[in-house]
Amino acid sequence: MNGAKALVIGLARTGSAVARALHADGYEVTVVDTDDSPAVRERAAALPPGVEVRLGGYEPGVVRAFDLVSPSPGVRWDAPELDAARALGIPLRSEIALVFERCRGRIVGITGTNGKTTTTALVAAILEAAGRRVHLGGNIGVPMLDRLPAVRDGDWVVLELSSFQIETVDEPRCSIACVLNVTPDHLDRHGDFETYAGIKRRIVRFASDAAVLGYDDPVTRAMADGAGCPVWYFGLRLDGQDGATVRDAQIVSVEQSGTRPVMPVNAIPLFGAHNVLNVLAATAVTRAADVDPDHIAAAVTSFRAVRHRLQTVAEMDGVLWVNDSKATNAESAVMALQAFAGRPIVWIGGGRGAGTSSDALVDAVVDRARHAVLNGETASQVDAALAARGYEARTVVRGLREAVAAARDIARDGDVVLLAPGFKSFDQFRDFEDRGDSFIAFVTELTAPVDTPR
Ligand code: UMA
Ligand code: ADP
Repeated sequence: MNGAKALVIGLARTGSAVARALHADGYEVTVVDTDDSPAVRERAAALPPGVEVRLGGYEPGVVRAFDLVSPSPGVRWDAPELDAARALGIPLRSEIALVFERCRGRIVGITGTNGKTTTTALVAAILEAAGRRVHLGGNIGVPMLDRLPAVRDGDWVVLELSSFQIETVDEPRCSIACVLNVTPDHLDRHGDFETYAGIKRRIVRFASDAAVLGYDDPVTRAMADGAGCPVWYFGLRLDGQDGATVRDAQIVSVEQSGTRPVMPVNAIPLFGAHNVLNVLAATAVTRAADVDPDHIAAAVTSFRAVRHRLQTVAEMDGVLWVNDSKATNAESAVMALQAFAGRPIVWIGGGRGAGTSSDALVDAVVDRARHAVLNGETASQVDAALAARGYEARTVVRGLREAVAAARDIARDGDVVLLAPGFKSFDQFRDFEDRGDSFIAFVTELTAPVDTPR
């Protein structure tokens, strides 16, 4: 590739990995970013010498001088600069498209609106427990492209795939593709639900060995129609189909050769019924990869919640503080609210909207929360919706720090204080991880016993 010129758009996790990989390929790499903050400058400084960086904005015509353009997932697929590249016939290759092109391992691709990260981490843990060589990455936060040189033939590459990533790949060829569920999300980016669901469906159409689909969700169940490989389902409502389900409080894998017991449901060390579904999905994926049920049981039993997913932060004075910052849409927050049956909840919610309905979330708050502490851009909107349903236990504050302080004053012995915002984080934070980390810091600070001088 000596002399060919590549433009990388966006310099965060993906852009840094792509710049390194294309530079190693011999491209002359230029990276542009709209931002010019200390964080992005720090990332620029960490790039290999010879990579050119232009921060603080770019024109759509910037693509003109290049042979290849690689946009980050955060760049809209219909951005003017990408349309300019298309008009000029310049190839567009996202990081994940390059991974699909170049990967020598067997790709397990996992997508869905909710549960991707947990299921991806579960699948990787199970494959590892079974002694397979595993590489974990994708939307989970770790790009894979610059780690491909370590992937050998026959290794397992377990990828969490977002709609932003799949959108950029015409033929995403996974060995095993899994779509967990599809409910409205990211409509500000994809326009309508059909387009969003169609993007997720693409990994089913191109899967070679197995497609694993949520059976309880009519949208993912219907995706079996387009599969060109055997389909495994997972869910609580399976009715004779092959796949993972629950029978007599046991997780079982129903297969043509017979039904195999895997483990008792109550041995799953995670909160919430949704995590039973995630374990079922991981069971079906790994059975499709021919993993012994004993290895599935061993890996699931020793699994711990992924950070920011119903993660226990502290237990103080009988109050359990839980960080579910990753609940960035209504469905995930509803699941979180339903995960603590029998325990009163002080719910912390609000953030930035994404053009979707909050009705289900508001209903779940009315049903499950003893008190709602609202903050961020959507606080007044949620406050009004709760008021309209006659729900009175509402406190509106400005930001998350104030929300934690209010929750501390409201919470009583036996309560769960649950951060499950139901909205995006970008109104106050860099991303949901920054929001969750800030929550942990505020909780630690505000609930720490005060040192009294002796
Ligand atoms: N930028 C531009 N121009 C633009 C848009 C962004 O220059 O038009 C710049 C920004 O200033 C910033 C950089 O691009 O400096 C950000 O790029 P990015 O948002 O793609 O960030 P990455 O760190 O590369 O993270 C991406 C995914 N981000 C998104 O999809 C928005 C991460 O998913 C993913 O973990 C990472 O690649 C590694 O694969 C995050 C996410 O929120 C967790 N995903 C969404 C979700 O899960 O719902 C889809
Ligand atoms: P994703 O990577 O798809 O966002 P995560 O595993 O990170 O999924 O979980 C995000 C949030 O979604 C969790 O905090 C939880 O509240 C909720 N959630 C997890 N699994 C499911 C599921 N199967 N169905 C609905 N909501 C879920």
